[in-house]
Amino acid sequence: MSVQRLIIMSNRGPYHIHVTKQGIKREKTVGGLVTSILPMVERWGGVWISWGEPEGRYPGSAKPLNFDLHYIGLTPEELQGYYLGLANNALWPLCHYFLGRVHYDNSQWQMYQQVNRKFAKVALEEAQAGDLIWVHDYHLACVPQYLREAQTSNRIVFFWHIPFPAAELFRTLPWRRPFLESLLACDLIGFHVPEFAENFIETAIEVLDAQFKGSSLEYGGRTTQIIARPIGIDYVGVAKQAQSSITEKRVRGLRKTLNGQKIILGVERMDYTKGIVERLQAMEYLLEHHPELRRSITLVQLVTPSRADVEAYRQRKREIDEMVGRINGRFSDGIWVPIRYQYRSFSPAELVAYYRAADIALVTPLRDGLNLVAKEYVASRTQTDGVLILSEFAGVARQLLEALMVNPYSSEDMAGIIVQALQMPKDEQRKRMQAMQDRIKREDINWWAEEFLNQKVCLEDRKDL
Ligand code: ADQ
Repeated sequence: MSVQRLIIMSNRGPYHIHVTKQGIKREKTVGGLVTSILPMVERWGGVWISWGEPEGRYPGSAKPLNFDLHYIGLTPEELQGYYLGLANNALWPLCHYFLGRVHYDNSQWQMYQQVNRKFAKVALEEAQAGDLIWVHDYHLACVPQYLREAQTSNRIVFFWHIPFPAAELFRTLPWRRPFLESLLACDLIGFHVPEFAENFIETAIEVLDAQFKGSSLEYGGRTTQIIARPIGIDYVGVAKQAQSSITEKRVRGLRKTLNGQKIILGVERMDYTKGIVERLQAMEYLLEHHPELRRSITLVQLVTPSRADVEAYRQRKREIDEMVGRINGRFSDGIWVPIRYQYRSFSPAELVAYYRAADIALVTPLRDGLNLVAKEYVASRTQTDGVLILSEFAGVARQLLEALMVNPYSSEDMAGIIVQALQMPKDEQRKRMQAMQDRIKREDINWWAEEFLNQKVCLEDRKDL
């Protein structure tokens, strides 16, 4: 009777599906959630439910997939209200502390609930006794409540991938009560770092008068365990890729193209929270105040398109295009170009080559739930050198303590830290890199999954772990 699979629920699925004459083709999607959850569901099997086209069920088989995909179709109105509206124009900026960008709209909230109901309905169709329903992220916060209303006996766990803001901010959400009540319909909620878990607990106490006991919140006759565990990466897989001969070849090619200049690397989705504009400002400040560094450093900035249907994102892209053009126009000398900017998606193998080639990684989000790019850079440094510059406001700063920490809002601070990184002796680079590698190798994606699934509330149904 007991099937014990994972029912993963997230807004985006792990693949874009292309129906061709030759059959179905899958193309991996880009983003932190998919990167981290995919190895887990590949290992344990089950069903991944997400929004996607074409709508329908795509059964996996042991090869190439060990799990089924179930894509839910959404109407343009649903997409507009739920995804572009409430998720991206209200919850995302709210949770990243951009209150000025938050737009609350009751009709979008209605759509959000309608779509969450659709997801819950599909989960109820898919779930078999003993399956663990694992809901991911802020797009689907109402799903647990709808599952409970349908009297599901399955365990429900939730992972919140983005920051959870201070109670003072979250309380501005007009629908804070139903939102929090739904989350507390779960058996377990996970956050990346203790600060977010504490914010959530405080908000639930303030808004719902929930009781906090031990490591759990009690509300409405239910107990919800709260944990903080930073998501891990497939460390061994990344390190293996970094050592491959194809990577070696690519690294040599990149270094040759850049004529032996020191490579400073930025990699992210196009998003105002990632601090790309602020990084470009810092680069301009650096080149202005340290003319001796001109012609000896290059910022390689890789940006993958994201949420291009949201006006704020399109506007940010225009701003970045214009800034890159202006800074390059100001400092280039015909041979040397200070910023090499590419706006497209890269394969994991290509990214690893950039990580290997880069002397410095600039991971400077204005706020971030965790940040996997920082971890991927560290895992790729198989020669144990290189310097990671990390924003104080990324969740991962709580884990990668040996990185050089920076305030991304300060060009002066950023420029100073880049100079420090450029001058860091190899011995110190190694010491810092080794310590970070040891930690993220130990706390990899398998560690994270097991830490999560080995919690008592999950184990009661999963005897196979
Ligand atoms: P994201 O905001 O998407 O994730 P992040 O954690 O950095 O941020 O993950 C991005 C992923 O996309 C990485 O695996 C990276 O390799 C990949 N990527 C970035 N730029 C790319 C490019 N140009 N081409 C191809 N791939 C690219 C959300 C939260 C984070 C949290 C994760 C996981 O916002 O804070 O760390 O979920 O929980």
